[in-house]
Amino acid sequence: MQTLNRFLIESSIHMPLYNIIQFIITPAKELSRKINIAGLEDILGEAEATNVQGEEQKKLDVYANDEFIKSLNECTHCAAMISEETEVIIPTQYPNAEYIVAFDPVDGSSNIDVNVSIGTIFSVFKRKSTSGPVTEDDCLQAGSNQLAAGYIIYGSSTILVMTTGQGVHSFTLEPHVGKFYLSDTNIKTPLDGNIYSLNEGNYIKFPEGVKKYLKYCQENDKETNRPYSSRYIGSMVADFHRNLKKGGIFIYPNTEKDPNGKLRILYECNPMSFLIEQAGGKASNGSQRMLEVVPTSIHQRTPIFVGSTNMVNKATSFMEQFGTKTS
Ligand code: AHM
Repeated sequence: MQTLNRFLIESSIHMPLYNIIQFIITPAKELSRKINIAGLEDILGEAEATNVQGEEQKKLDVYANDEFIKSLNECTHCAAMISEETEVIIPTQYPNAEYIVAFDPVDGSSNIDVNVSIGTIFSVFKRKSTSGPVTEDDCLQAGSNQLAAGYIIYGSSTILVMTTGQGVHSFTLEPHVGKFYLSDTNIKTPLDGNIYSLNEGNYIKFPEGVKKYLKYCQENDKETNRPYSSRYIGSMVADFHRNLKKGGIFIYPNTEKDPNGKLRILYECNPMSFLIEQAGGKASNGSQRMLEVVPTSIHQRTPIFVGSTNMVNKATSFMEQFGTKTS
């Protein structure tokens, strides 16, 4: 079995990226251990605080955020961090370093307390300026500038799925040894699938294009294998991971309640879009390639359509035809 470290060294990864990945997986391993015994430790439930998005924080959100910040603060190549749980850019003790790491420490917070898969998402890119404290302008870059991205899914096993622009590879944590081992190389997502994942409870608030696409998914048609199956876990990492392996589409559109969508560009949608493109799939905000969107604020949200290329093409053609307007 090949360890993650050996794999990275043998694939001649740029040393700073190798280093940053180490500082991400170290707290992830500890987080995985905590999640596995969550019911026995005081880490379930609400933290009785809200984050910058006005969302209630769980104890695990706060714990994980602190651990990733603590770890990356020690990484000589990381100048600053952006986290879902922290309003401002978080400088490290190496402000002149070259790289920025954006992360969502715990994706799928609503599933923490009920033993359903959750994850950590990360994205690594270079700052624009060359020295001094990282500014907002340094962070506001298109996702196509990412150098590495991935997620750790804490499910029936803990798996790291990542790319550095040379395909998508996955590594499974062997908890007794405390190491990640290569479990799948060069993952390709099917061009077509028969799974759609979105929160159908929001149907009434969806844009017309999504409503029409949803009806298309539910129609009877032998040739295209419809009706498709509906699968929605409510943890993007878990929904994405299943669709990546089986083929499918994940959609979180703009809704009447969230006119700009719910998910964040820098630490949720960009990393997933980089991964899916590397796996031969596609990601769009409904009208534009996700990786070309340049955010104007670090916590900016976006609608997202991500997954098998033919399914994303079909869904976005419905968006073009019927529009993004919610009724
Ligand atoms: P979180 O970062 O607060 O957990 O929110 C992100 C999550 C995604 O994992 C998931 O796809 C989505 O929110 C679910 O939202 P909803 O409950 O509105 O369907």
